[in-house]
Order: sequence, then C-alpha cells, then structure tokens
Amino acid sequence: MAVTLTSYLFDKKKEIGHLDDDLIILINEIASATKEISAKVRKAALLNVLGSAGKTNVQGEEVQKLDELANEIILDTLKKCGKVSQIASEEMEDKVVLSNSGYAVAYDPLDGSSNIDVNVSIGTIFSIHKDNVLKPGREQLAAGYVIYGSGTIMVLTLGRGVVGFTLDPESGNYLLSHPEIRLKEKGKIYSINEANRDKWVQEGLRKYVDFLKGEKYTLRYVGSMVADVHRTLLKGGVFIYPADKKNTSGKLRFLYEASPMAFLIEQAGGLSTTGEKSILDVVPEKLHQRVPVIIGSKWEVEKCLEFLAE
Ligand code: P6P
Repeated sequence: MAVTLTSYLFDKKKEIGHLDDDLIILINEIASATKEISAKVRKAALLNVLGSAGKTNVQGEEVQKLDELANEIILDTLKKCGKVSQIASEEMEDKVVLSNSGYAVAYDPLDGSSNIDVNVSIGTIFSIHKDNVLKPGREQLAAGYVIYGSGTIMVLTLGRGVVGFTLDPESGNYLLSHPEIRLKEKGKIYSINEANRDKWVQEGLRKYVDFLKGEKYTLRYVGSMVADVHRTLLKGGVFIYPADKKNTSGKLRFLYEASPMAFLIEQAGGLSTTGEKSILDVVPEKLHQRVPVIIGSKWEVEKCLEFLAE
C-alpha cells in the first residue's frame, strides 16, 4: 500500500517531538500549493504565462509571469491556513507578519525561473522556523523543495533525515518514493558555473576545480539550484555557488535557498559551508542576504576547504 505524505507525517509524530498537528497541516498546505504550481508549470506554454511579466523583483531580476503566479498561490495558502506567524518570499521585498507566534515560512516560489521558457527543471524551496524567519538554519523545524522535472518530487526533512515523495498524477497524492535519502561519502560530479572562473574571489577554488578535473570528475550544471541540489543529493558530489568579484557574498539567498538546502544536505549526511563555517551556523541579519554556497558529499566539501585554506 503506497504511503501518502499525510500518513507518513502522522506516523512520524511519535518519533519527532516538534511534529505536531499544526506543523502537519502546514506541510500539507504547502504540498497542496505545490500541486497547483506543478499543474500550472506543466501547462505554462498553453496558459500563455510564459515570458516576462515585464517587471523586476527585489533582486533586480526580470520576473517571469509564472514566478508571480507561484508566489501568489503559496502566499494565499499560508495566509489562509491559520498556522503562520511570518512569511518571507524571494518575490516580496518585506516579510508579511500575521501574528507573534506560529510557524515562520520562507520560500522561493519558483527557483531557476530563467529555465521556465526552455522547459528545464525548476522548483519551489521552503524553510519552516518557529515564530521568526530570521534564524540560523540549524534551528529549522522543517525544510524542503519540490522539483518540477520529469516528475514532481517533494524532498523533505523534519530534522531526522531526508525523504522524498513523488506526485502521483492519477491519485493527486504525494506518495513516499525515497524512504531515506543518504548522500554518498564521495561522488564523481562537481557542479559550478565555470563561466565565472576568472571572477572567483579565491584562487584556491580554481585549484580545487582543476584538482577535481584531474580526478576525472564530471561537470554537471543546470543553472537551477533545485535541479543541481537534487542531483547532488541522489548522486553525490559537490554544488558550489561561490563569492565572485560581481557577487561578493555569492548569488544565492540565505533564507530561502542556502539555509533550507544546507539543512537537507547535512540531514542527508553531507556538509555545507560558506567557505568559513557551516551555512547552518550563519546568523541572518537581512531578509534577502546572500551567502557563498558549498554543499555536498563530505569528502568533496572537506577537500574544497583544504584548497581554500592554502
Ligand atoms: P547562474 C536561478 O536563477 C538561481 O537563483 C539558482 O537557481 C541557480 O543555482 C543560480 O541562480 C544560477 O546562477 O549565475 O549560474 O546562472
């Protein structure tokens, strides 16, 4: 008998102290929102929602219509579920404060949006804290992403390992498909945008990448964080978006990209670092602050730190 997301969560209540009915309801509401987004993504070209909305977001990036739609779907869901105290989104300059206590949700509604029009995997990333969004990643109660690829898959951690659920188009349920996702100690893939090689701030990073090439590693880079992290989780290796001369703190945002993805990677047995410390130990000050991201299998991350320390 297939295990649904809901039955999985109720079953885990016994083992995970902070997993109460309210958190289960919230995760299910987020799951429902991603089902709606998945349906829109798969029909995007038909719904004429492709292409730019003709606006730019707080990041100064061109906003795709599907970004706006995904943001509205999640925002509306979170506001209505009655369990949320604060909401932060990549698409909104300021956080929404609904109450002083409840679950604080930070999300990237449609990460990798530059890939929307060319039908490459994109995704929704979410992070759940208690009360306040601006907290170190280690304090997350839950984090996850949904990748809209050949299938729609939700990868989730509640702080006790990592699991995956695949959306069954027939039943409309997320069904348990990856009961325990564990990162290999060492992989054979590195993932970084080498076009920026000359702009990387640290010479040690260029030496590290050349070392991996010497070790016959393969380069895989989608340019959609959810796709690159999903492959890293399942195949091992390392994903890097470093600081460079243009993005001196890196490009990826802490709250709804780096922090939840680092939590997932570390919960799956891997490591995360900004180059100086675990991403999970960064104390955020600004909603949309960026951090350098080095995440993946233990061996590759530790080796990277050795080269950066030289
Ligand atoms: P670049 C997508 O726009 C994104 O925020 C992440 O999903 C992705 O990892 C990164 O930017 C890609 O950036 O500079 O390599 O195109």
